Amino acid sequence: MAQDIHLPLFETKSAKGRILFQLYAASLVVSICLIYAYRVSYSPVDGGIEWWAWIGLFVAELWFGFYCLLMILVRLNPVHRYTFRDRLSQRYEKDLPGIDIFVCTADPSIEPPIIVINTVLSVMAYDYPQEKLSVYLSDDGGSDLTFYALLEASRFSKIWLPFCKKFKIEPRSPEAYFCTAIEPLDDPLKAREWHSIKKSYEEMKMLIETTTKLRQIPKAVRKEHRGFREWDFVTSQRDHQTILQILIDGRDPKAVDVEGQPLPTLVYLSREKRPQYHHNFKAGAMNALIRTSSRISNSPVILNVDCDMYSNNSESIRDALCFFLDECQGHNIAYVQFPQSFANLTKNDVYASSLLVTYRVEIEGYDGNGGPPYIGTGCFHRRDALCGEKYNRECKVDWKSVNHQGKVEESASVLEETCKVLASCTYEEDTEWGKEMGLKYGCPVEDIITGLCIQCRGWRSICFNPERKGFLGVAPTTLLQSLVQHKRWAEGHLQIFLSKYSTLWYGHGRIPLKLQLSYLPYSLWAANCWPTLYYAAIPSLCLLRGISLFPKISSPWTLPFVYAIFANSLYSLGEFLWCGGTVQGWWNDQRMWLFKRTTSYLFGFIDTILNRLGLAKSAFAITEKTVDEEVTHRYEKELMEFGSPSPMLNIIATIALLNIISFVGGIRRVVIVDAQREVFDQFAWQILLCGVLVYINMPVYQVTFFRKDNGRMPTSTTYWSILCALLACAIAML
Ligand SMILES: *[C@@H]1O[C@H](CO)[C@@H](O)[C@H](O)[C@H]1NC(C)=O
Ligand SMILES: CC(=O)N[C@H]1CO[C@H](CO)[C@@H](O)[C@@H]1O
Repeated sequence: MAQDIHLPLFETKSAKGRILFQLYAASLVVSICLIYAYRVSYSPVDGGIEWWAWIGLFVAELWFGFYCLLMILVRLNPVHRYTFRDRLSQRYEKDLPGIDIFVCTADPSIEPPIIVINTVLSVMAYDYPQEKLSVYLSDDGGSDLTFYALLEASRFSKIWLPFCKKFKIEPRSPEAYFCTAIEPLDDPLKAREWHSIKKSYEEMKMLIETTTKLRQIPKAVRKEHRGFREWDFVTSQRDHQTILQILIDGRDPKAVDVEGQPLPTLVYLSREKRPQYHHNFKAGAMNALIRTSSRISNSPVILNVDCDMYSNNSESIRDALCFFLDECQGHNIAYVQFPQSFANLTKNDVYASSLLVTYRVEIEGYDGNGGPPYIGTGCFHRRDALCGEKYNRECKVDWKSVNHQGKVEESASVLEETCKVLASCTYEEDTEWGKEMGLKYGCPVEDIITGLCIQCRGWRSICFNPERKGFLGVAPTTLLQSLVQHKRWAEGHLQIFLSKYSTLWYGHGRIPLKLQLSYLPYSLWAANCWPTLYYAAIPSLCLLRGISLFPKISSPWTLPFVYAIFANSLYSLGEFLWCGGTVQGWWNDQRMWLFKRTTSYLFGFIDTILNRLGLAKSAFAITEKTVDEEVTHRYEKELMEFGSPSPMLNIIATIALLNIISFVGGIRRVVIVDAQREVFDQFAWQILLCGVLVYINMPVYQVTFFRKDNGRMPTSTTYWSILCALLACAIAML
C-alpha cells in the first residue's frame, strides 16, 4: 500500500488543560511574590534573634519559590505518545532489526536468582521473531548460583516460549503469571498442558531456591555443564577471570523449542574482576555487555532492564521500534525510555515508592521540553548513540538492510574465547570507554549523566508511557530502604550538578534551555534539605519562645499564605488523584516528602560536599530486594517499618518530638495567657504549621510509643531523640 508509507508510526499529543495550568501557575507566582513583599516590608528592625529567624525563613521561602518555578516549568508542556504497531508490522515485519537485551544483576543474596530468571524469561518471550532476540545476563556477583539458575531457565524456556505463544498469556514472567492466572477450564486438553507447565515451573523454582539457600550446587549438576568448571578458578566475587557462556546459540539450527521453533540467543557474562582495578559498578557491567554483544549479535537496538524488572507487555519491543523506525521523525531518536512502574505496591503506597507524579507527569513534561533523562532501566537504546556517536544527518539508517550486514561465522565456543578479552579489566585502559563511549563512570547515577551526554551530542529522546506498563519492578518495602535509595539518587544528581557535566554549563548551547532547566529540580534535590529542616524546626521553636514569624491571622497579608498553601496542596492532590493515586496515598506522599528532605537529602548533601573536599568516598549501595516474612506482612498492612537504628531515624524522630512539644506549648500559651485573643492572632500560623507537622508525623509517635512489633522505633533512637528534642526546646525557651 503506497499511501501507507507516509503514515507515521507514532503520534504525539499535547496534554489537555494547559491554559488552566498556566492560570494556576500565574496565580501561584503572584501569591509567592506577595509573600516576599510581606517579608521585606515587615521584617523586624533589630539585629537580634528575632531578625535572624525572620531572615532564615525568608531565605527558605525564596528557595521554595525558586524551586516551585522549576516545577512549573517542567509541567508547562507535557506530551503523550501513541504508537501504531499494525503499521510497523505492515511495513517492516520481514525486516525487523535484531534486539540485544541486557539484564544486570549484582549479588545473588540481595537479588535472588529466581527473580533474575523470571525477568530473563519474560524478555525472552517477547512477541518478536525469536531468532532476532539475544538476551545477555551480566552477573557482577560472579555467582555459580545465578549461572545455575540461568541454565535451568534456558531449559525451561523451551517449553515456556511455545506455551506463551499458544495460550497468548500475559505477563510472560512465569512467577507473575502463575501468581494471578486462573486455569483454563473450558478445554481439558489445554488444562492438562497448562498444569504440566505450571508444575515444571514450580519444580524448577524449588530446585533454584534450594540451591540458593544451601549456597552450593549439587555435584551431579556441576557435571552437566562444562560452564561450571569456570568456577574452579574463581577465588572470590572480587577476584576472578571473565566467565562467558553462550547457553543458547540462536544461530545453531539445533537450538529450538519443543515445537521446533528457533530460540533467542542466551548469554551469561561475568566480567573479569581484580582487586587492583576499579569495576565501576553497573556502568562497567553495561559497557562490558555492549562490547561482547557487539561481537556476538551486534543488534542495532539495545534494551536494558534491571534484574528485578520483568516485562509486563510482550509488545513493548514493537512499541519502541515504532519510534526508531519512523521514516520522518525516527532518525534522531537515541533512546526510548519507559517510566518505572512497580508490581509490589500496596494500595496507599506507604513509602511513596511508586513516584507516581514523577513517572506520570514530570517525565512527560521532560519529553515536551526536549527529551526525558535515561533512568537506567526499561530503556531502548540505539547502539550507535550509546556508543558515543554524534548525531548528524548521515545517521539515517536503512533499517531494511541493517539485518543483512555480515554475521560472524565462528562457533559458540570460539566466540566465547574471543569475546573474553572484551570483558577483561585491562581492556578499557587508554580508551574512551566510560568517558565518551558507553555509560559514564564515576557517579552514583551514571544513567542520568549518560542520557544527558547523549542528548548533548545532538540526539533526541522519547518517553513512552502506555496505559498498560511495559516493565514492572520491585519497590522498596521498608522505610530505610526507601530513604537510602533516595540518598543515593540525591547525591548523584548533586554530584552531576557540581561536576563539569552540569546541565547548566555542559548543556549550554547543546540542548534547549528549557530542558537544561528541567534537569535542575533533580540536580538540586539535595539542596532542599536546608530550607525544609529550617521550616520544620525553627517556626515551632519560635512558637515556644514567643517569636511570631507570620502575619496576624486577621491581617490581609495572611491571604497570600492561604492561597499559596491551599492552591498548591489542592493542585498536588488533584494531580495525584489524576495519576491514579488515593487521598491517603497523597498524604503518605507528603509524609515521605518531609522524611526524604530532612534525611536522605541532608545526608546526600553532606556526603557530596565531603566528597568534593576529598574527605570521604561514596559507596554504591544496592537496595535490598528481599525482606523477611514479618516485614512483608507489615508492609502489606501499610505499617511503617522503622526497625534497625540509623542516624536517619534519629532526625525523623527528633523533628517529630520537637513539634509535638512545641504544639502543646503553643496551645498552652493560647489557652492560659490569652485573654484578648491577641496571642492566637499572632501565632495562629505557627500553631497551624506545627499542627500539620504533628499530624503528618502521627506514624512516628505510634512506632515510638505504642507499637510492640519488631518494626517499632529502636529504643536507643527513642532515647537519643527525646534528649535532642528536649535540649532544643530548652535552648529555645532560655
Ligand atoms: C500488567 O499486565 C497485565 C496484563 O497482562 C495488566 O492487566 C496489568 O494492568 C499490567 N500492569 C500494569 C501496572 O500496567
Ligand atoms: C519482595 C516482595 O514483597 N514480594 C512480593 C511482591 O508481591 C507479590 C504479589 O503481590 C508477592 O507474592 C511477593 O511476595
